[in-house]
Amino acid sequence: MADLLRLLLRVAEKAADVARVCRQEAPLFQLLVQEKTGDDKNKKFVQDFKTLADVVIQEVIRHDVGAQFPEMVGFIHGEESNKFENGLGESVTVTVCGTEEETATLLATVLDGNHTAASLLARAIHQDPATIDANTDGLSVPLSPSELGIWIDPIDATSQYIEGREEVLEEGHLSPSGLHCALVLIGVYLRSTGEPVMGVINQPFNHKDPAGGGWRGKHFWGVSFGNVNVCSVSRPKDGPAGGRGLSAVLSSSEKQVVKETLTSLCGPDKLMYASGAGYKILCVIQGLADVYVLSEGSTFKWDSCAPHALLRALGGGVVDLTRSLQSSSAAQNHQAELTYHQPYIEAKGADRWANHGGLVAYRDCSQLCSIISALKGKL
Ligand code: 2IP
Ligand code: CA
Repeated sequence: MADLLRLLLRVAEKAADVARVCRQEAPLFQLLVQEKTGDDKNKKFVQDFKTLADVVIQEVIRHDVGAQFPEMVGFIHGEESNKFENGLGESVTVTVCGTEEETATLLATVLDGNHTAASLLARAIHQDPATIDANTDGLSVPLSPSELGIWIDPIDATSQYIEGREEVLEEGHLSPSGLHCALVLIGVYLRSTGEPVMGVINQPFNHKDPAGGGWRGKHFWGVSFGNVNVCSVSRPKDGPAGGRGLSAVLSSSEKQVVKETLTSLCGPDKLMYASGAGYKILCVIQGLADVYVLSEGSTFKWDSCAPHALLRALGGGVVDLTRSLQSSSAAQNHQAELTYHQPYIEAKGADRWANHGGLVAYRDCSQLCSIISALKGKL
């Protein structure tokens, strides 16, 4: 497991490099922010370049993990499909090839012959990322790769990534929107039970290098299985448990009834809004908010798996809101923890992997109970 963790930290850093390159290199940036204006452009790209950037990042992760852990091939899932149709109506499968040149040639076929953009992307894909320092010494978990599966969200909060507003983050404060909300999320779950056991989060745009060297990232990780619970973030000091003093983060598009109920429970100053499902769970991990409540089924397994593992390592978790509201006792809330191994068979396509019942992400069980009691009968 320590080997897998080190590899995931490395590939997440490579993914962050690709995400940064797409914003830093002009030929790629132009493609990233281009608006689909008329029929001509729509004909050229069946999918947007931003989707290609997502797919490329996902394939880098899938390729590198599959190369070191062949037992995991077939169990590495992501948000995107790697099939593209180019301007000539040909179907192209985007993969990472053996050499940088081969990858550039393949990417040029989906980039409508834009060799400059294809070469820049291929270079970032094949470059070794900076070494990630993570104190994983002594980490030993009795699990083998053949028991595990992976969920990848190559870039969560894509809209913030494209919009690209730069914020200076203030220690201990939640900043609602901007480039820092864009995250690379890699979650590992147990194939047999679906419980999240390891998570790596890379925030490619954490701060600007003071010496002018562009954006610098930050990474977070956690492992939770049996009695091993290790997280790179230390457990924040909790305020008074439950009720007033409790702070919550929501999506700005959250239902009015949830906003009103939580305003009464937490007080108006303790209710915050932020972009990105992954970023909101990261806020709970970091103690910038106590809970993240979402009443809609608008997140997916790839959004929650990685940060869920970190929360578990800190003694918290992520539950299905609908199921928690139906349960009669606090003890049953635990049975509503989200799992990652089974699709929702009544749905189709990506919706099969949605967190249909909404969710609550929390660090402290008593705070989860306060939220569930307050929302009972309201939804
Ligand atoms: C999105 C992204 C959105 C979020 C949505 C996710 O993933 O995190 O920001 O909505 O649930 O699925 P909101 O910000 O309102 O919480 P992606 O950007 O990868 O599509
Ligand atoms: Ca996402």
